[in-house]
Amino acid sequence: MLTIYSDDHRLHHGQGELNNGQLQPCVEFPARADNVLAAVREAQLGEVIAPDDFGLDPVRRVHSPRFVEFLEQAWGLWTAEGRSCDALPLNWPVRGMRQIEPDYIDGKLGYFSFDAGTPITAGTWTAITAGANVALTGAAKLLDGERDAFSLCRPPGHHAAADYYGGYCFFNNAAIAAQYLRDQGASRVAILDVDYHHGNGTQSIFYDRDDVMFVSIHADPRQEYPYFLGRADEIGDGPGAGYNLNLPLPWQSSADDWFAALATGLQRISGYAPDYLVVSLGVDTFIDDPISQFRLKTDDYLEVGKRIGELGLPTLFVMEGGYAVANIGGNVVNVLRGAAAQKA
Ligand code: OKP
Ligand code: ZN
Repeated sequence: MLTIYSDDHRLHHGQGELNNGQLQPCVEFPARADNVLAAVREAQLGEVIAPDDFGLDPVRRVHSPRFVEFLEQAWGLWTAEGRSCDALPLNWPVRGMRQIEPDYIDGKLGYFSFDAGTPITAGTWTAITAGANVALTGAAKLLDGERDAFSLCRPPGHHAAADYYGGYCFFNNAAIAAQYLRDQGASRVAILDVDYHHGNGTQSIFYDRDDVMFVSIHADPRQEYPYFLGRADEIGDGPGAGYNLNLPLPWQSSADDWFAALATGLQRISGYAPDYLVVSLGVDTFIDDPISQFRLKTDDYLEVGKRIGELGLPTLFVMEGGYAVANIGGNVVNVLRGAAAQKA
């Protein structure tokens, strides 16, 4: 399987995220992608190629132009106030408050975000535009006839919505790829999100549409981040009703329970008969993940890939979460090998 990768991800390396009441080291850091790339090479999964440059138009098909412009300008506005540390928001426009972009950078950060765990740094813009290109290049390879591809994106994307960032995510790489597939002629695209956390951004981007189905298996938002989206009764809206499927599971769910949810999700996707499948591939479902409470083991990921591969769909895997840095590469490669074996 082809892997698409850019070193530019290294330019996004936050100093800290607000967690447990303190500024703590970011768990989303460059060594994650290094470990995955090393495992891809070690396993001889296939060629590793650099992304092409698609410009910002395909990004603006998913994100609002003003949000994109804000992300480009944020670091400059922040440093113009004399700061050299990472930019983090501190307050948000919640119930009953005005949804109007303020003039001052600190207000803008809150207006365009939903948590204090997602620092903007000097290199964030370069990293996230490269990440979008990594996803788009993978989508383009599928359009060229590749059966599957792996877009090794970093930082992740599935928490980012049309006009807000958060959850370590800025551009929604999987959504950008799915929209690109639609814009290049696909009738239907399905997104399967197997990251431990609910892909609230992806859900919200496609919530009222029937041309992109979203299916997610994740920790129940009653207990887990992102808390305010991801419940089973969120089925889609308007023409999108019936095209959003959330499969929340409680903390400490067994691998068997997780695979039962996967079977439900795959059945829904199969009935939809999409032209392409995009997988938001997080491996923070791993038993030793430092921020998660599911119980999948390294061998289980081969089975995850096998089941996905059994759909027989052209499939783009897009890297999302996974924070057990020593294991992330082995777990990801097992999914990819499991999937590729079904198509050999
Ligand atoms: C990004 B992805 C844990 C804090 C959680 C946000 C988690 C974002 C996960 N105490 N902070 O879905 O892997
Ligand atoms: Zn996650």
